[in-house]
Amino acid sequence: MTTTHCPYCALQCAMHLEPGPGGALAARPADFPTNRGGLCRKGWTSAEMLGVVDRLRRPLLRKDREDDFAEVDWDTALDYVADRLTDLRAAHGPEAVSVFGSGGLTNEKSYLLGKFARLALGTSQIDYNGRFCMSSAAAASTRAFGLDRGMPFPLTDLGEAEVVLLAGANPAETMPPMMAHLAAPRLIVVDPRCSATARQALAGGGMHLAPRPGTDLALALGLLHTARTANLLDTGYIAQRTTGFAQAWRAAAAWWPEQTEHVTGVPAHQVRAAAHMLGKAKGAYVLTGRGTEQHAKGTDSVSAWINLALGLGLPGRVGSGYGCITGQGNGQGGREHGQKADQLPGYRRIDDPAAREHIARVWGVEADTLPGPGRSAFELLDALGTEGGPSAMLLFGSNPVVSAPDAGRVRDRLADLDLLVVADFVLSESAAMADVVFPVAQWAEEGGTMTNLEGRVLRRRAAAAPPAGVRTDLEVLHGLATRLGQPAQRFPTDPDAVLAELRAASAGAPADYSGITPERLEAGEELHWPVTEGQAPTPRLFLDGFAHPDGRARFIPVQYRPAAETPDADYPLIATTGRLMGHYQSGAQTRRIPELAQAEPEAYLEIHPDTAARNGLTEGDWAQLTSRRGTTTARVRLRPDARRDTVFLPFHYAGAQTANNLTNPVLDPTSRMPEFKVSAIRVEPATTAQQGGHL
Ligand SMILES: Nc1nc2c(c(=O)[nH]1)N[C@H]1C(S)=C(S)[C@@H](COP(=O)(O)OP(=O)(O)OC[C@H]3O[C@@H](n4cnc5c(=O)[nH]c(N)nc54)[C@H](O)[C@@H]3O)O[C@H]1N2
Ligand SMILES: Nc1nc2c(c(=O)[nH]1)N[C@H]1C(S)=C(S)[C@@H](COP(=O)(O)OP(=O)(O)OC[C@H]3O[C@@H](n4cnc5c(=O)[nH]c(N)nc54)[C@H](O)[C@@H]3O)O[C@H]1N2
Ligand code: SF4
Ligand SMILES: [Mo]
Repeated sequence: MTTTHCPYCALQCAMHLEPGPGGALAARPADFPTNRGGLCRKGWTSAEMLGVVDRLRRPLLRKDREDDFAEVDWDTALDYVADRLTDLRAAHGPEAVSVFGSGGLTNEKSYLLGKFARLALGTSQIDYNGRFCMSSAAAASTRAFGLDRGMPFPLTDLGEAEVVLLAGANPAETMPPMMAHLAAPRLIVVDPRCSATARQALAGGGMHLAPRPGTDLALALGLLHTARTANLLDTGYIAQRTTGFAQAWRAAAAWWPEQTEHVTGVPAHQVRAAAHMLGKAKGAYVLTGRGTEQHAKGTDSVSAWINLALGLGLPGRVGSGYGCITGQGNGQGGREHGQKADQLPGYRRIDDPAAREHIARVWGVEADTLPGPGRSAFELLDALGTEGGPSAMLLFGSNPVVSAPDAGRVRDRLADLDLLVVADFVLSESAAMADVVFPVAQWAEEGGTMTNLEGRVLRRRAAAAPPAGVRTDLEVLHGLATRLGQPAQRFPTDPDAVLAELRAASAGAPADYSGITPERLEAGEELHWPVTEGQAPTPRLFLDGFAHPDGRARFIPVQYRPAAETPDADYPLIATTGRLMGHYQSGAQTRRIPELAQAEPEAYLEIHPDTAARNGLTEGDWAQLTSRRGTTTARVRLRPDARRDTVFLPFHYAGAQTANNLTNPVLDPTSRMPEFKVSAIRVEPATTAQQGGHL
């Protein structure tokens, strides 16, 4: 029996893996503070992915995109990719090649991928899918607190609180075992939909506030306004532990409850009741999820929530706080170790001369050879194959054909590349567009570390050897780097050797892992970063002061503005997107697991019965949705509790059911997060040819 953690989300539930009756590995829950012996349906079925029928076991290569793939041996595939990369670099310079990474990769892979881009390819053109995930919350936390660790406290603290406000998070579907920690507190759920989490809030004596998508910023300003006028603010805390309240207040001063109602649609009496519930609670937390973050003003929206938390005196104390619910398995660690366009390992900035010196020393190169900052994820995808943009991309751990905004445009850009190389376990929709596909090992076949949503570093353990013909991501990077002329020892294939280097690279940095050793991990120590050598870890940050030089948290004055698109005569409805319990992300993994695929076989559309009727639709019909970018199809589910102006779609489906055909790639100016949560659309019955069909 091997004890490890789930391959999917950032809760990183602990599980035991053991061969079942047929000899294949099966997962069952292990007791752990975050999951308390629970697993969701995806965790229970996760081991099936190891033996999925269309698992890739040999590298695939085609020299012409018109041709089918041929199975080739590893040397042929690696030589081919290295030669093509060398030629493209010689012809167009190092910026012609690009890398796209993932918050699903281990810390070791994230670190080595960034090093590979900067040293072996010498390119600045690397970013990753975390830009589409929690980047707005990360930016807002950094400017408020001086440091971003999604939850700067252990998850188990939540259970002690009286009230927890969840802004745009639906953990009842996205992290079901987390709900055990939210059973005692009363919940205030802010979600345009009456989600499973909102229903739980109502059942437990809490509240559901249903703002129009894209108006959270106004709602948070309205709650701050109400808290102040009701004398609920912690003025002593504001004076001693923060700066900037006066300016932030000026931005909130106009948001009395009736004005808030006018913009958000949340009744004024609910705004007042929620402010009182939160402000009077003995222990309270404000948590944000993607619903409030994935907007072109996501960073400012999160700042507005943090301002509310600061006004109430919550952050940096035991028993209360602000946190972002990070999503991907290694969404926290993946944002720290150098696969971001603007970053070097340890959360160092790539434009900081001291950071460059430190990393260059660890890597054994001169600092001036390190490239500068590159393009953010969507900007990178959108530049592919264009004049001045990269003509090659190496893709590790993401499926942007399904998950990127304005997916039709992204498909066109990928198609225009001279060289697309994908490492995956299966032929994902993005891998299917590639020139070369490397078949890689899965989570239960390799070691490494993951950092969960509370900043705790965990050990991923191998329970089986990879199938014959399959290599690890670290081996792929090693194979390419050495062919590109790098010394072999610079790209180790042993995860512990990479961790040793990552420890040195992160020493003294904001995300300091220098004290995180395999021995301490094996001993089960609770290693919340920063962890320096010989020092105790840091489960709760900011108790003695925030990470700004003056030790104070900063209120950020933020102004409300509408979403980039608002409904009009041609596109009269708002579409928002998100998740359902049984599928994960682009669905490349979960759509292949029979039990999950049968339970949720096709995209659906949650719509109010009146809105459906006005558009000629009823329960079970196939609907066609159209935005300024494209169209998608989904089966109608009538929801009498839905807002009449808003429909909801899960984004886990491919082909003609790709919700991202609709989405707006307008970007947040700070985080470069696209506006996944608001697109103006129209809806109509699908023609027979469109019904659930594939493009
Ligand atoms: N089952 C499942 N679980 C997952 C994942 C998965 O794909 N499937 N992915 C993991 C990852 S990477 C992530 S990032 C997390 C995401 O976890 P969540 O943040 O919980 O997921 P979402 O469903 O994207 O968004 C949450 C809610 O935001 C609401 N929403 C939409 N627009 C708005 C708005 O304008 N304002 C507000 N306040 N709410 C809005 C949606 O109705 C939805 O219920 O889940 C993780 N867990
Ligand atoms: N409309 C809309 N779009 C969204 C969102 C939304 O809410 N609405 N949410 C966004 C968010 S929060 C996220 S995080 C993204 C996620 O979307 P994606 O970045 O597409 O994430 P996954 O579907 O997890 O893609 C992972 C791919 O990598 C493979 N893979 C998994 N682990 C590994 C590994 O260790 N190594 C390698 N080489 N491959 C691996 C899987 O098989 C799969 O094909 O989607 C974003 N897109
Ligand atoms: S909640 Fe997340 S980590 Fe836990 S079993 Fe489900 S997918 Fe896995
Ligand atoms: Mo995510």
